[in-house]
Amino acid sequence: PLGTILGYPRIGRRRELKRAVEAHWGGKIDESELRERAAELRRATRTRLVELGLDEPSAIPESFSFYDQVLDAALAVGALPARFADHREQDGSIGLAAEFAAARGDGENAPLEMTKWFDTNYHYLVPEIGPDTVFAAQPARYADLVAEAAADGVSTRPVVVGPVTLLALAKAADGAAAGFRPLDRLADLLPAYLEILSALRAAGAEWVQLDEPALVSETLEVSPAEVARAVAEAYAVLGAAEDRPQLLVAAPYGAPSVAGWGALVGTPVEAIALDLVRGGVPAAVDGVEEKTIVAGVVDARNIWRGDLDRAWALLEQTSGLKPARVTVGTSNSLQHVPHDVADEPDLDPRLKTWLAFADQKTGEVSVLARGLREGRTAVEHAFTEAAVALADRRSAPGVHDDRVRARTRALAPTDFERGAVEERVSAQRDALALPPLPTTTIGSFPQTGDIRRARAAHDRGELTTPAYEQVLRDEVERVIRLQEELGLDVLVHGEPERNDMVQYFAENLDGFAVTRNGWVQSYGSRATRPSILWGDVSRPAPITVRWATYAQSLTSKPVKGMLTGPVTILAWSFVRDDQPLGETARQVALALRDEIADLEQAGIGIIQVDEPALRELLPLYARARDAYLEWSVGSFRLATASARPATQIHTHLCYSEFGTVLEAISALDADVTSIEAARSRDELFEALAGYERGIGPGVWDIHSPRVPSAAEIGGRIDRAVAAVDVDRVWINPDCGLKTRQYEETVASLANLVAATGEAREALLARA
Ligand code: THG
Ligand code: ZN
Repeated sequence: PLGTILGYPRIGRRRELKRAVEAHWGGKIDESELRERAAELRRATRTRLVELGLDEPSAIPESFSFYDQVLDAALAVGALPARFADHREQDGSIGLAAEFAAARGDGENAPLEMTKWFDTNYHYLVPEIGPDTVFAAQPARYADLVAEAAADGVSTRPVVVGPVTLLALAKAADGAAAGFRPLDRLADLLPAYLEILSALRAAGAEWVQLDEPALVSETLEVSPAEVARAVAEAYAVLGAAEDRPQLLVAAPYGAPSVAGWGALVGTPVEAIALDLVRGGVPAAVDGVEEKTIVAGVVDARNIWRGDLDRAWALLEQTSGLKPARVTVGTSNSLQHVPHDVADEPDLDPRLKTWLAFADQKTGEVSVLARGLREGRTAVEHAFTEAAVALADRRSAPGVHDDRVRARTRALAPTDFERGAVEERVSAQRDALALPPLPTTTIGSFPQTGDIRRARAAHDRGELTTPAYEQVLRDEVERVIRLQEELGLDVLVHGEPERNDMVQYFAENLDGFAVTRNGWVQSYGSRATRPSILWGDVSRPAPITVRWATYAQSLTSKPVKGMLTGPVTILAWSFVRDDQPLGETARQVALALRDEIADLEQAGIGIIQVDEPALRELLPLYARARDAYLEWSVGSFRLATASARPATQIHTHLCYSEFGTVLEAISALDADVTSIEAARSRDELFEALAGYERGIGPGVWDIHSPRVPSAAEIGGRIDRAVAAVDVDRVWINPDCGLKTRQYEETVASLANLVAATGEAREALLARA
């Protein structure tokens, strides 16, 4: 085909897949009904993509997955970890029961680990491959879908994670000898892929897409040179097969390494898809004249309408490589963007003309493909419309706000400096008078069905704002009373008013828009609605102050104000692409700085600024790290540096590899940092030796419904006190409690407080 996309959202325009899958997990629909609904969803997708202009054979990718595309590929080669063997079907095949057991665990057995898919906000399941893993192809999960489409008269191109990426992302199975690496098994794995290719051919597939993003990453355990060698080997073998569809190998999310690009071109694959938005057009190499290049000129990482002139220039540059053929493509799968701008009745009509979700981006591909076929003049009107929208965006009010610009321009280095730590420590000691080993929580309390129902009713206009706010106030009061009864030292209001820790701020800041149906899969059946940061950011009015002051009015204990930090707000939104990230981050930081000043003014003495995304954006390479730290840490400091010495600034980070980011965490200059620590305690305490700020290593793993005993928590407290100066240790759970039930929460917090009491007595006895 002359135009294609590398993948399409699979959750459904109204999250139909989530509803069906969760209904099945809940026992409400059986497997055949689930499969029926998934088939309907795929049919709707194919129809839509044909409508949008992908009407040539093999132009439509089949990128459906019930849970995750990496898990799909692992299971299609038979790599189901042994602990889930009981979930195989009677004939030994790996069906939906085994797939969901591997994805979610089965009570006794932990699920596959989940981690982030390259530098996106999507999470995949990490395959487990050992020296003894038996690879045996089970191609039906792909082949059946080709046949299903063919029965409807549609020719699809199945999308499969490629063998090199599958192994490069896998971890060594438990029990593998030290030094074993899954990529060592490549030669054993390839026969399974050969069998899949042959089954796809038999099902009628003319093309198959093998995704090899490992080609572009520098941060995998295997080096780019090893990936290049593996790609050369894998595609020599797969390409030599006689019984196979034509092969399109995709290298999304950046530029392939020079070696990887050369290696791939040297193999017999028919087509290569490149991310030209991120990676640019690579240098010509021998052999490219025999390949089709799928030129990824439509940006599938964001929601901005594309610059078609720029895309066209990239297509012309691609032609300069003199490939056998140029096809228009997206930079990567559209799974990272929502379905359709037309599904957003509440968005400002002018803003909508600047946006492109998956359907609009598919439309851009179709227009460019028609340009290739019929000449650019045939579609000149589309170029003109895109240019008009872009120009309109550049000049629109709100995109540039002189008052916001004047503020960031006037910033001086001192605006990022908070002042001496010793002075802060003593001012805070006097102001807060906290006991040793102060106890607190991370901020959110369980979001009950009642609160969710009240919010939904309010959103639908069925519950008045005063009535909704009364529900929230009642909840805050309940949460405050509960914390007082439990005997916690630093209280929180529980955040019942927040749907999501980023969206809540986006709704209350200028420069952001929020969507109604703009869901993007995060993992499995879970999705988020990233906000759209389109203009200069400012704060029209205080956001959290009335909730914090209301909570503080109910108690004499200190109440902690709760904010989301600038890095996380950017990381979990779709951010404007017309200025450096650092400038946008400083604008968000200044809005938060004003909020902090208002909280102080209202008598709030402790303010937490959460940065759970700080780690996920941190580049692994030193050369990229400085620039990142400059804007990320800088924006956090800008948000918090104007706080008075007596005001205690907390932050919370959601991961455990503390050592890798200790430098960044110190640079944040927060007075107290709470972190997840339930899993890698030893590493953490090693890294923490000599740490000079307050630290709250989580003593209760809230990701599990288990209630830890006071003795268990006490053991963790003892270890913290042994490793870190006791004056710096805080006692808290390792993350927010939003997803927990009240029952577990109350029992666990009671144990946490009791264990802290015993630790304090032990300290006194020693003194
Ligand atoms: N907020 C935002 N982005 C995030 C997270 C967040 N990205 C990273 C991480 N947290 C992703 N983790 C999750 C965990 C749970 C859910 C989504 C992402 C989740 N979502 C609900 C669902 O799919 O049913 C919908 C939530 C809603 O109604 O708003 O459970 O915390 N922005
Ligand atoms: Zn957390």
